[in-house]
Amino acid sequence: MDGGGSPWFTDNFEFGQVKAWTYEGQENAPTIITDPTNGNNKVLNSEVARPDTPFKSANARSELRFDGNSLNERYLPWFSKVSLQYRMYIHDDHDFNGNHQDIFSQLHGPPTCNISSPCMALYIQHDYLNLVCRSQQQYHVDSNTKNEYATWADSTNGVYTTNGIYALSKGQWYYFVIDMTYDYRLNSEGGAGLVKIYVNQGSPPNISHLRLEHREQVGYHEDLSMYMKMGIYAFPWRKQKNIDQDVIDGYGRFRLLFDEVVWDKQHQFASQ
Ligand SMILES: [Ca+2]
Repeated sequence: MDGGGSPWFTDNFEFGQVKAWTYEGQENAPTIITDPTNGNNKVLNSEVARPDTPFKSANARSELRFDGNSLNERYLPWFSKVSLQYRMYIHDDHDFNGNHQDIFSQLHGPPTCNISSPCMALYIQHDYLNLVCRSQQQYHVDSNTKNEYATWADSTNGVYTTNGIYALSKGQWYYFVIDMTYDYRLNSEGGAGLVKIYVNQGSPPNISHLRLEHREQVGYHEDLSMYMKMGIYAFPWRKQKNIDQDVIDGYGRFRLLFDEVVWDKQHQFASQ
């Protein structure tokens, strides 16, 4: 542990409400339920869709959001360490079939950032954990339209995606630690971008449970703080985009539980 100071944000969902969060999902707002593995514990239930229910959105959402801008440290330095910790349970109802990517944890650009994709997202595809990271070096202004647009960093178009980090099973609590260093610069140009993912089944990970280490640029060139989201965001699940409603065709239910969320302004593990 680096030690010192309090985390920016914590929630163990014991109070039966989610008022600590700044935004609650719309169509499928997460609920608080009793932990299926411990009758004395409350957890967050993120759940989307009964297979026979029509839906309006092209994407499936059941998520909460906490804005970094609501922190006292509104202007989070963009060369800074952060850590996101929580545990997640894959409910028996969750569908591992199909090729959907079920994002469940995001650190996102600030609301003013002209980028619609998170700079860090973890997702489940089939029964594997995966990571996608994005970085962006700067805005440009179109000389004709005067619109700002983002330029992705050059190395791999600024996008890094894994192909299966860790196998997951239903009916288990997985404990996560994601230690990151935001830095939109290429590491070869002096950047210190870093994502380390520790996962362990059944108890909090220690440093030996490192499942992925990615040392490269991550984050956007933007002076405002990012926001953090927990819960399901799956895309796209609707097969026809130009109609108002469609049933979920070929996909089953998405259902994940969360507990003990901590967003900290320092790495959990010191030796990095
Ligand atoms: Ca709890």
